[in-house]
Amino acid sequence: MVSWSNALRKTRAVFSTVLQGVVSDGIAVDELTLEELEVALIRADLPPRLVAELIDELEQNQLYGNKSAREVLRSGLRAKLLMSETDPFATSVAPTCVLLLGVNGAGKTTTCAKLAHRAAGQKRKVMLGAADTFRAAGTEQLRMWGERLKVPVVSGRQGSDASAVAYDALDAAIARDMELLFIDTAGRMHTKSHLMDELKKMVRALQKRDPAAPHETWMILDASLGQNSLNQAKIFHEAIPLTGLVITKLDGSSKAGFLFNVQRELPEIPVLFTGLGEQAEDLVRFDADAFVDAMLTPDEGNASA
Ligand SMILES: Nc1nc2c(ncn2[C@@H]2O[C@H](COP(=O)(O)OP(=O)(O)OP(=O)(O)O)[C@@H](O)[C@H]2O)c(=O)[nH]1
Ligand SMILES: [Mg+2]
Repeated sequence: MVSWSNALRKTRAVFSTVLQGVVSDGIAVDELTLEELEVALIRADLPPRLVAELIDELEQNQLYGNKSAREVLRSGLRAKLLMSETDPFATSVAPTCVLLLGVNGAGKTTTCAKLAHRAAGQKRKVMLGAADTFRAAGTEQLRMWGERLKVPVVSGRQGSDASAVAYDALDAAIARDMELLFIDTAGRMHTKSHLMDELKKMVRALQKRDPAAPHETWMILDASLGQNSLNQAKIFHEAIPLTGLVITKLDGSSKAGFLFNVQRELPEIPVLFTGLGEQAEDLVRFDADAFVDAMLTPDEGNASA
């Protein structure tokens, strides 16, 4: 299992030398270090306004405060992050139908598998729906995960109607008394209106089986795409109201600061999980404290998962 500390290695590398100057326990930070810190935080994709606030806080603290610079930075960053305390799997309806969507290659299929693995580990009855009928490989990929994880997968033929597969999956989940159903969908660009219409059609199909479905709609966002991901999320959210976000590939990105942007611009949609690697177990609940620690702890430190 990948730890937060390992996952944020690339982001930390962006400002590791500058961090050494700030994370020592002193109050004072020289002007040059502050400037370097500002540049580094922006390169790590933090919103410029937040960076300006942080630098200002550090300067004020030097003049009037008594906290270590590190503590100012830590609490300043932490204060900007929201964390949802409710267990995303603990819902009152059964089966809870969760629709996963996002642009091509964001990590939807892998996240479906990771979520199923997590749910199965909690002894919940879980099923997967392979509603990516666009590519044969899409369905096959999820079926293979299902076999590996011993989780049932409802799928259709390539080219068949994705909405029909989604309906069948929900029907099967109800018939088999499942607690959770995760439905994988084909990757789609938010700019293609007919593909967005296809998603709306899928929602209507699910509602024919259960008027309250999908109970959750989670968008999968690739952290390495930075601001682009954010624009995508806004357009998806307009088409189909999102109830949660999963941020993938934080481990491969040097721009983990993107998370601050997400929360600043979409505060109403909680970040539920984060992908920290490619394996089934590499999905963790978003943990704001661990995240900030992992950003600020130099590499010989011991921030853990
Ligand atoms: N490092 C890392 N890789 C990830 C993560 N999540 C997914 N991937 C990788 O990203 C690639 C694409 O993942 P998929 O799950 O196939 O993405 P998708 O959104 O289903 O793609 P399409 O169905 O083609 O739109 C795969 O190589 C995954 O292993 C993550 O959190 N970290
Ligand atoms: Mg896929």
